[in-house]
Amino acid sequence: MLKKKPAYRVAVVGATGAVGAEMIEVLEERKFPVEVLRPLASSRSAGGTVSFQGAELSVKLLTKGSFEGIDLALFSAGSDVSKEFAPIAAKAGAVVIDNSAAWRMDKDVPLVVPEVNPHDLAWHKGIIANPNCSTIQMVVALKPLHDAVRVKRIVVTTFQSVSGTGKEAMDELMEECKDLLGFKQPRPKVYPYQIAFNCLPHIDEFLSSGYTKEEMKLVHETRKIMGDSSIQVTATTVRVPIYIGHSESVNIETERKLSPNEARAILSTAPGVQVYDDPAHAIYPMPLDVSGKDDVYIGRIREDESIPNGLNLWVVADNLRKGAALNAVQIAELLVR
Ligand code: 25A
Ligand code: L14
Repeated sequence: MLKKKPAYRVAVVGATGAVGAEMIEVLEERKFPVEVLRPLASSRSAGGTVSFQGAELSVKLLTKGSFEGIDLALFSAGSDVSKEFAPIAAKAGAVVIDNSAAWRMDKDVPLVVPEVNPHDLAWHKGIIANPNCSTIQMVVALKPLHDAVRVKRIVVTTFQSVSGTGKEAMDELMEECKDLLGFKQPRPKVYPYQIAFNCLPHIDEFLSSGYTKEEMKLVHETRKIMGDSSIQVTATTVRVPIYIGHSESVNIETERKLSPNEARAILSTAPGVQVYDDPAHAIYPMPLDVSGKDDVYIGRIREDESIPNGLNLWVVADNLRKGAALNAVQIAELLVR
């Protein structure tokens, strides 16, 4: 854990990015005991400022010496930065909570969602990994059902917003919309194809198997977080022209039968979950409503009538908050408790 102190010296690496900015906001909003906040980024934004608790803090260039005196370092600057600098921060005495894919499957690094496996924090060795955004919202929804009836198999299709890729991708969607409304041809840079008014079944790199890395994160990270290597998972991840909020169609096969009403009852008392499910009144979660919210929203709970023990769910969460920054800060809160 972290040594008990009245307040902590916190570094945010990637402080000017989509997730880093949200981390700073969430630290402030949840009144995390911060003695000093040190925003770090690349040379592109070093020298700029970020605001925290009413003060303008200057963004410093990330260097090997950045972690002197730091208790806690939140990383969200991509895998390459995390691979190089997380061990340096840990060696300097900081506990690292890393939002990239760099350390998630390392056997010495716990991969933690506070509602699901807080106990795994006990064995960290200086680096703790924050899971992939799509995995986080799925396991928050499925853990209570797994505890009740054991989930044997998951078939998931995601509808992921562009903020998952970062700020440049959010700008690209806006520029493409403007171009198209002005009858101009969009010129995609971040994504391989136009994302405005389109969807791309392609997130992260393709592997020789035909799956993408993003799809395989859902397979491997789910098993690690749930602590059950027997869960079968297959995924299709799709980028959709939405700014914030990932949606998922989740089909599960369970060992014992669970009716939709039983599932609703279990989920309505589950931590971090809101059930938003009233088809008669067209109530179901949508990214536009869930953006800016902390919980994982679940609707469209219904029986999969094609198998004996099957259930379908629609799961939506703010990918920058529960999918990234909020989950990281919740881990930090557990460390200082
Ligand atoms: O490798 P991964 O794990 O797959 O992650 C890849 C990227 O995904 C985002 C994050 O992008 C990350 O860089 N990300 C990671 N996990 C995520 C998650 N769970 C996630 N997104 C959602 N959910 P991002 O754009 O949100 O944040 C980038 C931040 O990282 C800083 N950074 C990058 N390289 C760095 C570095 N910091 C230190 N050292 C490095 N080597 C980056 O700072 C940003 O804070 P910046 O200074 O590079 O960019 C700040 C401004 O500059 C603009 N900009 C970005 N790229 C360019 C650029 N301007 C010109 N040319 C560019 N190529 C940005 O608009 C920003 O305003
Ligand atoms: O956390 O949406 O592994 O492009 C990397 C790519 C998060 C989402 C991760 C995206 C991701 C992301």
